[in-house]
Amino acid sequence: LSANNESRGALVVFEGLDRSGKTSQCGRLVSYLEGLGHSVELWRFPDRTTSVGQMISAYLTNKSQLDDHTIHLLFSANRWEKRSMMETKLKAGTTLIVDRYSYSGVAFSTAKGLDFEWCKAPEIGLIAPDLVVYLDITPEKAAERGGYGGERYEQLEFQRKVSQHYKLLKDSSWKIVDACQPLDDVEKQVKEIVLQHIIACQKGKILSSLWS
Ligand code: Z5A
Repeated sequence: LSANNESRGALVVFEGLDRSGKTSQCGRLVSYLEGLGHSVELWRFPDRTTSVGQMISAYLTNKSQLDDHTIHLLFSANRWEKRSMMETKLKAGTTLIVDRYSYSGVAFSTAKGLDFEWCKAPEIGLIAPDLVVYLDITPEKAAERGGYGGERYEQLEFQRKVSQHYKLLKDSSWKIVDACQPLDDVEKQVKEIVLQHIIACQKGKILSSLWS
C-alpha cells in the first residue's frame, strides 16, 4: 500500500464467537502496550458511533428489520468508512487492536445462508491484518459464560454455524489461542504473540490488502 512502511503500527484483529473473551483481552492488551510506551488504540467493529453503525446497532437490537444482504453490506461499509483513518494511524506508527473485522462479517452472514464468495467480495481491498488472534471456544462453553440472548445472533445453534464458517477463513495470519483457559493465561499468550508482530511491523513489514 505504500513505499514507506518503516516503523508503522501493527493491525491486530481479535476474532471469535460471542463470549470468547475478545473485549476482555483487547482491553488488557491495550493497557499493557500503553504501559510499555507504545502508541496504541482500541477499535471495534461494528463501530456504532457512525450513522451506518447506528443502523447496524438498531438491527442487532431488533429495533429494525433488514434484508440479510443489506445488513451484510452495511457491516462492510462500516469498515470502509474507517479504512483511510486506519491507514493513516498505522503509517503514523500507531498499533490498532481491533475487536472483530471482516472475518466476523463473512462468518456471520454465511451462517445465515449467504454465499461465501459473495460475502467476501465487499471486503476485498480493506487493510489486511498483520495478525488475527482467534479466541477458540466451543459454542457450548461460550454459552456457559452467560449473557446470551440479548442480541439477534446470540443463539447456540447459530453460533455453531458461525464457528464452522470461521474455520474456512483461517490463513497464515491467524494464531489460534485456547480461550477456555483462565483469563490470565489467555492474556499471557496473547501478549507474547502480539509483541512479536509489533516488532516485525516496526522493522518494515509491508502493509497489504485483504483477499486480493
Ligand atoms: N457481526 C456481524 O454479523 N458482521 C460483522 O461484520 C461484525 C459483527 C463486525 C455484535 O458484535 C454482533 O455483530 C456479533 C457479530 C456481528 N454478534 N454476535 N454474536 P459485538 O462485538 O458488538 O458483540 P459480541 O461479540 O457479542 O461481543 P461480546 O459479548 O463483548 O463478547 P466477547 O467480547 O467475546 O467477550 P467478553 O465480553 O470479553 O467476555 C464475555 C464474558 O465472559 C464476560 O463475563 C467475561 O468476564 C467472561 N470471560 C471472558 N474470558 C473468560 C475466560 N478466559 N474465562 C472465564 N470467563 C471469561
